[in-house]
Amino acid sequence: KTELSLDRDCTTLSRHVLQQLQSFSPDAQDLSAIMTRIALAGKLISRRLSRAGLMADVLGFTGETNVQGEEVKKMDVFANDVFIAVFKQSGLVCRLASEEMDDPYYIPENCPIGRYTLLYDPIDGSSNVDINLNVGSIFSIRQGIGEDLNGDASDLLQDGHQQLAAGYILYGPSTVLVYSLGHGVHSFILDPSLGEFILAQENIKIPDHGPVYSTNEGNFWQWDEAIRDYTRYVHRHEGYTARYSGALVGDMHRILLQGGVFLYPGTVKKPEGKLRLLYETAPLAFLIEQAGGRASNGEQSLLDVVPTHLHTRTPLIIGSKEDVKLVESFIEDHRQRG
Ligand code: P6P
Repeated sequence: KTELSLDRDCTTLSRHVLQQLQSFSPDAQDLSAIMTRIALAGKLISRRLSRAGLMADVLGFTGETNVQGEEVKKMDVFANDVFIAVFKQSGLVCRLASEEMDDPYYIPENCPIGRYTLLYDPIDGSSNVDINLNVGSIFSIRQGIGEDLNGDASDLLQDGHQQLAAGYILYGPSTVLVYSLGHGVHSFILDPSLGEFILAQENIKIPDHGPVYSTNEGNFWQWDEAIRDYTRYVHRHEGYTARYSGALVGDMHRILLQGGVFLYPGTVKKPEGKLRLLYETAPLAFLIEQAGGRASNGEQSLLDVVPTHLHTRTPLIIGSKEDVKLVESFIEDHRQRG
């Protein structure tokens, strides 16, 4: 038992990445180094969050608004800068694109052709910071394709299959990092005494069906009739339970482990929904497909959606195959009725 637990305690994130890729990917070393930097960002953010209530400059608003027009919380700004700082020294990442920045941040010394781009939401669900509820970071790694000639990062406007890696960090009672390089989904728990993310679960598979549906029913009357009918169905049928935290990463982690479906549909006024494709829904879609689940924007597989710009939004229906398909069946049924 001791030997087993010691061996697991030695399975750090960087070792795990190399183990997965060593045999066949020239990117193995690079991706291992990038994941190690992401882990460092997670440790720095986790540490700050654990003291957020004690640090006047972390709670509350900066008084500015971000590209989404949302009031920026100080933790968003801090976390955004953490990712930039850890990659400035890394030599691997040429560009960082985030919810908090209108345009990508370039690290010129890392920008020969074919270097990596990090797309991330530094703190997702930041309204939860002030009430000590879970928040998360979401990340996606893409390979720069050719020169980004006019500096508008238009080469990033590709579908989600272009992602090399994706994952999230959930800052909850413990800090959990979940990632995939396209070879399964694996989770790590931060052991603060070691300062290491230690392997917790390998090759996580989402159940084909689960009891949870996770959505903000306060938007019910703004939804299309198809989504309202789906909601009426789960209200009427036994075996469903509603869980919604207001922070995508925590809701997603529950669905990944217990099964079910998370929905952030479009509304009549905003058919494109609220969540961002490149650094929120596409990374989660990458993960959930690796875990045997499904992600859709209601019309097509989410990984097939091509963004029109850096901050493109998409509706999101994500989780267990059967539960996502049930939602899609209501959408299809309404489409056929016209
Ligand atoms: P609503 C947080 O603002 C966020 O981007 C996601 O983390 C979360 O799932 C969603 O928006 C919550 O939005 O409209 O339900 O408050």
